[in-house]
Amino acid sequence: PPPLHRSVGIIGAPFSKGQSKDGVECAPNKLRAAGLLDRLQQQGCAVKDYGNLTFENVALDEPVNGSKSVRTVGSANQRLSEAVKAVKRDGHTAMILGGDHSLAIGSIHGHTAAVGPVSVVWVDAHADINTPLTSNTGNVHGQPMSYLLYELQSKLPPLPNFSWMKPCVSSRDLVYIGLRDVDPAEHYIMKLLAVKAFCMTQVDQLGMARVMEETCDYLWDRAKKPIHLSYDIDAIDPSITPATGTPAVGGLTYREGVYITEYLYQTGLLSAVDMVEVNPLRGRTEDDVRSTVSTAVDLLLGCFGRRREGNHPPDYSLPEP
Ligand code: Z70
Ligand code: MN
Ligand code: MN
Ligand code: MN
Repeated sequence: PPPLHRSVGIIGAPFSKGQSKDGVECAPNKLRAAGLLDRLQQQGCAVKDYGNLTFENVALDEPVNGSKSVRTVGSANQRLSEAVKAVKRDGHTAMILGGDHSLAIGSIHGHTAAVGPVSVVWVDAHADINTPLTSNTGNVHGQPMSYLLYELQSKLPPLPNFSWMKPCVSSRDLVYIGLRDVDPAEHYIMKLLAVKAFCMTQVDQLGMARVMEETCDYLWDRAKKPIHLSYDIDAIDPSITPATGTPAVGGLTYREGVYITEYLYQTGLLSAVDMVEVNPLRGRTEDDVRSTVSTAVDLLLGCFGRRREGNHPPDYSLPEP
């Protein structure tokens, strides 16, 4: 049985330069304001909030091979990598509140620097595996996996402010869930490296229960490693989580999204979780934003032991009359 108690170390990572829309940098505080910390404590977690990181805006950050704000993104990720490493060395499960998905570079790098090889479960409408040379948009949030994979190193041009980082994930230790908006070059890369992916077609075919069983069977075939869950809120259908930069129709239901978190929690191997791409400035209405933020909170609570059957503290005792 998984450990009942968890200690969580929260890092706010208000990154936004991996894409072009304002607002994602507001998400860490919105998630806290929605009661994230209180509710984690209520479900028995020891919580330490490390606060929000601050990042320098590198001046004259001209595009490199078409990719935008590379220097700013590089130095911000270096800072995040150190912060995640410290949280892991303090013995916590790390919770990284984004920010855009370019932060996965520093988050996963810092995680592996502290604990060694990890399994990555990437829940997203998008594969985020473009290299700077295949990207059509120049947005680094569409590229983080290519920076992290050993197998793609020979395909990356040198990038300013990225010399601190070395690839740290094997393509065999990566599983995608929820894909439905994959660029041709990304699709080619995934086939070339034989990356395991449960796109929405497989979710429809198998159902989420089998997707999660097969995800863990696949990852555990060689060894059980700590799991890094990188959760892009745009994996969930935009009818539920519309406040995000790149909504993609045909996504996961709320229940499928939560099931992923419940399932990974009960493995006892969840070691770090990113929650990214919540953009409080993107919804059309207040309710759009509320529903997006509260779904993100529920997903995070699921990662730390919340069960839909109900929870109670281990020391609960019935009041005597
Ligand atoms: C596209 C790109 C992306 C999130 C969009 C989109 C990537 N493949 N990721 N929204 N979260 O720009 O490379
Ligand atoms: Mn993403
Ligand atoms: Mn996405
Ligand atoms: Mn897209």
